[in-house]
Amino acid sequence: MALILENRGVAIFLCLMFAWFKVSNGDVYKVGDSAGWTIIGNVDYKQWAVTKTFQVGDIIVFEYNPQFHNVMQVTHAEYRACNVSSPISTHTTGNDSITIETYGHHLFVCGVPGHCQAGQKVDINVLRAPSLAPSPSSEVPSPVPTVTVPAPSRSDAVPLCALSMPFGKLGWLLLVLKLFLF
Ligand SMILES: [Cu+2]
Repeated sequence: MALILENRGVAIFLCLMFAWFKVSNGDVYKVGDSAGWTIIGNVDYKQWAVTKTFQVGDIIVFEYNPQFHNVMQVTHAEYRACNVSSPISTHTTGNDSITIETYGHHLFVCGVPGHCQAGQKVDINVLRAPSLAPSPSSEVPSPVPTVTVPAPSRSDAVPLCALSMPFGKLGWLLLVLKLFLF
């Protein structure tokens, strides 16, 4: 009985890990929303960015006509000065997906002369989330908010339980040995 519970515990733990992994997948943000990456219409990219809560793993999409625009990641100083002489990276496909991999400011400008000055620049600032402390403490699995998770992922539990089979067999072996010894 204890063995079954142990296996279920392992399966549920793995399910929760899987669920956590799925939840931690990034959101996709299209810069400028429907307007895209442009100088037409005076899109306020600063306003666009401050209304978002960016996180590590998020994907920033720049959609534009590559004949007229591009995307250059630059430093703080270059961003302020609209200096595109030595960008960190350059994107030119017209549909660039950039995954945010670190905290802090990710600064992008259009490298076409005059465009950055016209406001085609955006600051993707990823703040460290204090409430979502990532340290996965195994002591406190906080079962209250995650209690509903194992139910829909029940089908996952079957192959995951199979994973813990070797432990189960070992457990039975120990039980049999114990019965013989005592
Ligand atoms: Cu441009």
